[in-house]
Amino acid sequence: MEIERDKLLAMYRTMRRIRCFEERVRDLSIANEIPGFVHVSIGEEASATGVGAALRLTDRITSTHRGHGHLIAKGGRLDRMMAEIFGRRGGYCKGKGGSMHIADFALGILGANGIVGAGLPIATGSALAAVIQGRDDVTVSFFGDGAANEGAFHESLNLAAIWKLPVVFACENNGFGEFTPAQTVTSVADIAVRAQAYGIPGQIVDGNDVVAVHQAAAEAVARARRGEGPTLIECKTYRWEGHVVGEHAMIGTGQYRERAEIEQWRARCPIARMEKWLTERGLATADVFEAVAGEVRAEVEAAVEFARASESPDPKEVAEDLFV
Ligand SMILES: Cc1ncc(C[n+]2csc(CCOP(=O)(O)OP(=O)(O)O)c2C)c(N)n1
Repeated sequence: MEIERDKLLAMYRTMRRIRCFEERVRDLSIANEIPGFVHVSIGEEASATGVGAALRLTDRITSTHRGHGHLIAKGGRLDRMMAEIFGRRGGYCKGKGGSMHIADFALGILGANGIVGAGLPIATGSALAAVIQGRDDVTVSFFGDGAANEGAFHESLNLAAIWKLPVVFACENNGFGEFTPAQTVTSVADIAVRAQAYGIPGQIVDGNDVVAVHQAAAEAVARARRGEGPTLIECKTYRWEGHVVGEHAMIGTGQYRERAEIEQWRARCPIARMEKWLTERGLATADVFEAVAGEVRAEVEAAVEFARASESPDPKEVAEDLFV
């Protein structure tokens, strides 16, 4: 499948936006300007971006505790996301949700989620709703390798398979669930093979190759839209940062992985890789990359200023805006 230059450059920009946003969030968290825990996906930008670029506005996603990239790739506004992470009124949930609860139904973002695996049945239900309502929208569920060991994963794949629901299960296998290497707790080396048990296609993709991810996602989304049912895509990737920002203060450094392993994966940076890919094909040059980086930096700084200028919610509002 040939991808147009504009789309390729848009994907490059999205990866840059995610990287820049999350580096800023990480640094602000370390500087104690952000309350609560934040989980960044630095190094994993290609999976969110490649999948997100296969979706249209009315398609939907469910996300995870490590969701900033998914939300940005689905069109989330950086200023409202940053304000939410700051716990301020200008945020997506009026500052009452934080990083792990950002949602924007108008953009098809059904929510980040602090409960591991919880997005899978929500996505399955969203896909069922689309069928019942006669919409040809597709829902994508992003989840990690850890979530693939939850009952919710197996129930969702089974139900989506028997009802041929328009849902794509996008597993980001970054090799760890918190501080536990995936191979010590997962019965198979490749999560994609679990698709066979439910009679649906399962595909392994190099999760640091945004073009490969996009091609696989576009096929799976098209298949779902045609009414042919779900697909499981496993993106093999790696998280460069800790499970949570500041983990070294909690558990010490180098407790569960070697620095050399991190360095090996940093050398496979999805952004640098795409720059090389675009350059080799004569589709972009270094000045384009620099311009994008500068624009994105300015956008992220504006988001930080927006968040800082936004006031905190009133404690009296704590029980408002709830589904009861
Ligand atoms: C149901 C549930 N169990 C445990 C936790 C604690 N927890 C938070 S993140 C995490 C690891 C999840 O690993 P994975 O799904 O691979 O995602 P990753 O963090 O690697 O992106 C765990 C166990 C939780 N939030 N929810």
